[in-house]
Amino acid sequence: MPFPYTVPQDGYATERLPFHIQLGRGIGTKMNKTAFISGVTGQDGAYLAQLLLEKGYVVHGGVRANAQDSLDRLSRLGIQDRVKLHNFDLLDMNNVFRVLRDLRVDEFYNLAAQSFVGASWDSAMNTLDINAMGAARVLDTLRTTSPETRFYQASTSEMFGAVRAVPQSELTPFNPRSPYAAGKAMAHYLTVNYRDSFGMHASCGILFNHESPLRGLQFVTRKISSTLARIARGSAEVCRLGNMDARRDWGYAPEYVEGMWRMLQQDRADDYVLATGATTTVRDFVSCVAGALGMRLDWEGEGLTEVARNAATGQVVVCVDPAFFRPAEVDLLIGDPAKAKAALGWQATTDVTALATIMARADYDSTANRLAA
Ligand code: NAP
Ligand code: G4F
Repeated sequence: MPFPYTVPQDGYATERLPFHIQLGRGIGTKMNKTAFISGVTGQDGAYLAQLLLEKGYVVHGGVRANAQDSLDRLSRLGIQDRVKLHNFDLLDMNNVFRVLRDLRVDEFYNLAAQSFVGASWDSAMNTLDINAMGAARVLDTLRTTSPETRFYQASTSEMFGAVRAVPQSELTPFNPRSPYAAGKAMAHYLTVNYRDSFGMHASCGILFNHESPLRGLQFVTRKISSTLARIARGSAEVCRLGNMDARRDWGYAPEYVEGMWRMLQQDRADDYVLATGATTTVRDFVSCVAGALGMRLDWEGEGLTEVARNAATGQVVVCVDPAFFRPAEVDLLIGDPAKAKAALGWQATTDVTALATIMARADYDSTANRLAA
């Protein structure tokens, strides 16, 4: 059965007057929608906050108590002072409950996670507690305190793991290969379960890899763009990588947060794949970044001895380091975004060459700024 509270698309939320009167707003006043973003300090959180502010939302964001340094992305986008920040930790049920009970936002985007697959084997319990139980804490709090809130869960292509179909769509079975992916699969199933059991407007975005100049430095694309940018500026370092045969469907993060928002504007909640529909090896991403920096690479050797040299100088710029191999690898991800295109009108428009160029230029420019400082 649908919940009695709905927020009409025109922005007038007349069914929720008691709450709005509490906030001192008059009857019939044009309302701004409200949203809460967990993980607002991350790559996607920052871009989503920017998008929602542009759309006129009042944006609340969850920040861990000890995370002052991580406001960097919000300040790079110039929105640090426009997001209403709350101490928020998915590990702490009391904290989650108190914050959400009081706010009762229109939309909740659950982006917070221990999001680095490579670290999830060494911190499996922590990863599961944040990524799986954290989603459960939010869902259950919303069910009891604010069931009309629309909920977005950040699901992931990593859930397809050792893939059972190519390309992967909403119908492809999950086969997770890491504690990270196993935890995300649990959160995904819980979200579907709360939708089916309690009628909550709860949707999962199964997002394939999406990157940007705000991407964390530990992820392979940003590791490559930042290291090669420093090398292009004269650094003698070498970019040490793990499995360069892995293939990913890489898109541009600002486009993907638009897809998240569109999911929550649908009349019915559902699950959607967001992807470009193309896949690229890590090795080819290196070549794209080098090309964008005007550096031609000569590849030689294979396996552990494979290197890439700067053709102009002979300097080794990339080598293989087994320290970056994973206990279990996801070899091939390529998404089928047909459902998102048909139902949401969403489509990725930045291909991997353009993405590599955006990231390489941003890192090249910021390296110059650091050198000048
Ligand atoms: P990210 O940059 O690593 O951001 C993760 C965010 O989660 C950070 O704000 C972090 O806060 C916060 N966080 C970590 N532990 C927390 C906790 N216990 N309580 C509250 N907040 C916590 O990740 P992203 O790339 O933006 O990804 C956003 C979400 O989408 C994640 O759930 C990720 O797993 C998922 N996803 C990402 C991709 C992708 O390609 N980017 C693809 C599919 C799914 P701090 O600043 O304090 O560390
Ligand atoms: O950049 P990655 O660490 O991203 P990964 O593991 O695909 O996970 C990212 O995308 C997921 C969506 O599919 C998200 F759910 C997740 O939160 C995260 O955002 O690694 C990409 C590939 C892997 O196959 C890895 O083994 O690159 C390979 N790789 C090779 N050398 C490396 C390295 N990865 C990293 N991080 N560092 C390396 O030196």
